Amino acid sequence: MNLSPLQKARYEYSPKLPGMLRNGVAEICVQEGADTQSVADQDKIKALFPNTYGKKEITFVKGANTAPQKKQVVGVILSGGQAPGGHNVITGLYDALKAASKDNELLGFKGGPDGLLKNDYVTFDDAFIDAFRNTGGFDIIGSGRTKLETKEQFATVAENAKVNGLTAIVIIGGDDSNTNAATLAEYMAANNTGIQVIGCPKTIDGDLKNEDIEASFGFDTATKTYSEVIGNIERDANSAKKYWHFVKVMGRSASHVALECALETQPNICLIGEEVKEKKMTLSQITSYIADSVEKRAANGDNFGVAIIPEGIVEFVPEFSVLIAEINELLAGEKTDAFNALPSWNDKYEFIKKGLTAESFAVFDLLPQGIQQQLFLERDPHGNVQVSLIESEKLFSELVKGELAKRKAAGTYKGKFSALHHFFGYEGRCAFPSNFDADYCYSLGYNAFMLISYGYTGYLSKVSNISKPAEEWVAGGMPITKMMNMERRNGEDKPVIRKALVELDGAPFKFFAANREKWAVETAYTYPGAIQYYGPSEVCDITTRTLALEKGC
Ligand code: FBP
Repeated sequence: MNLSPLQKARYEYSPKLPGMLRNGVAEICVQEGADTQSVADQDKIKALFPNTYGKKEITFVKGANTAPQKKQVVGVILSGGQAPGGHNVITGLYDALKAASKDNELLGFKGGPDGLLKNDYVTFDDAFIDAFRNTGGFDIIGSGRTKLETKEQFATVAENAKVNGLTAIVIIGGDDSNTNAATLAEYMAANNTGIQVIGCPKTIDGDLKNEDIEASFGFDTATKTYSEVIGNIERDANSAKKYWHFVKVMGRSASHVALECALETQPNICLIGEEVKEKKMTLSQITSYIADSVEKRAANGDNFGVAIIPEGIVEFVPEFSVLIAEINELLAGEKTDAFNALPSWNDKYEFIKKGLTAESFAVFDLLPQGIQQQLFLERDPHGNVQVSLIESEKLFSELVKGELAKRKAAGTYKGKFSALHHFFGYEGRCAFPSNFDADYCYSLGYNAFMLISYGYTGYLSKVSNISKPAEEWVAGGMPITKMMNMERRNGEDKPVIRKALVELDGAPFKFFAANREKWAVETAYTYPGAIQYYGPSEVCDITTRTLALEKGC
């Protein structure tokens, strides 16, 4: 295999563990904390998880290891979207497991949950693991988005686990995957299989967190990667002084990625979906807000700028959600065929006009034709509009262009507006993990093994105090049910992990809100540059502004 110099150097990197895990597995003992309860709907969650609900918080401390000695055969999967550091969760898990006993085995199930269902796995050895240390991507065993939720699926997983002599399964995933981990843990316990299930918190979106899980892994590297490129674009914009750049960043259900990139780069505009929803903002209001910045900057002779748009923004605009619901209804079942049979876009447009309420048609009519057509072309297997495919960066730049034309006609705006569009998502999900993510992930994996060896199940591997140097990190475990509540999904009430959205009274948003008026008009860009892997700790090991602000650092 041809290796780049950085790849070779990263193979040699030794990830930093929390202080209490540094003396080796023989010197790690457990301290149990208080009982826990779910974040809401306690009675319902307790009734659904009778074997795994309400368990105690766990912290590991230095001391003689008192875990029962037995051979461990652990299965691991990567689940959902890629996030930098996933490989290190596996290498940390492998190293701890082998440090405890050379006879222990780690099986990697391929392609996400499907690997567990199809019994498709590889057995890791040193050479295999060494080729993936400190690297980005999930290609070590692949990932997948199959949901593990039915009794039949759980029975198949239990059967395959039994055939392979598994003592535990580690699920590395986001909120959905860890909801599945909690349900699988409960199934395994209820059926006395003796198989433990441990989760690890992953997602670049940053929406799997609470007071215990301070960050999901991958968020640090992905946002640093996007921020580097946004900073470069800002410098280009400030050099050429002729384009407004509309940059969409990933983050379907929460705007943490957009907010972190804004804190890192101080763009002129950053939309935050949670605020749009809270203030019930309309498309016109958002458009005016951006156009105001364009107009004020133009008045200063600055016909350029940068706007960050979170991927999921349109779902947060109440009137847009109503429009989508009406379109889904308009084309339900066989009505899609009748619509598709209409010969021209004009005919389709008239059909839509007749079918929508006047309010929703007014919203529809505001959209550029390309976006209008997108709403009717891109449908999911259930026939619903695929909101995540809407090119919101183009939508807003077109709407702003229209608004500026009106202002020009009215004589209030005299500038030039030329827009460029970018979408940063996949570019950041498989980057070489930053030192923070390399260390954090390795620690999560190492710690997952400690939870297994001490017999815990239905827990998330937890490493906290992570805004401090790794020496001061605290390793332990948190029952997954602590994060759960009941939510309506596909017409049914289901126990799920509650997503952590951007808190409008939280320090990261407040800092942004206190500065954005100035950033909207001035050119206050900051250029974070590329992730640094070698050099002074304050450059290489530093984590996100979001975490620093949340922890008051
Ligand atoms: P996870 O929540 O599974 O970590 O995935 C997050 C994410 O990267 C989102 O930011 C993005 O909207 C989505 O995955 C893209 O999914 P896909 O990989 O299926 O295209």
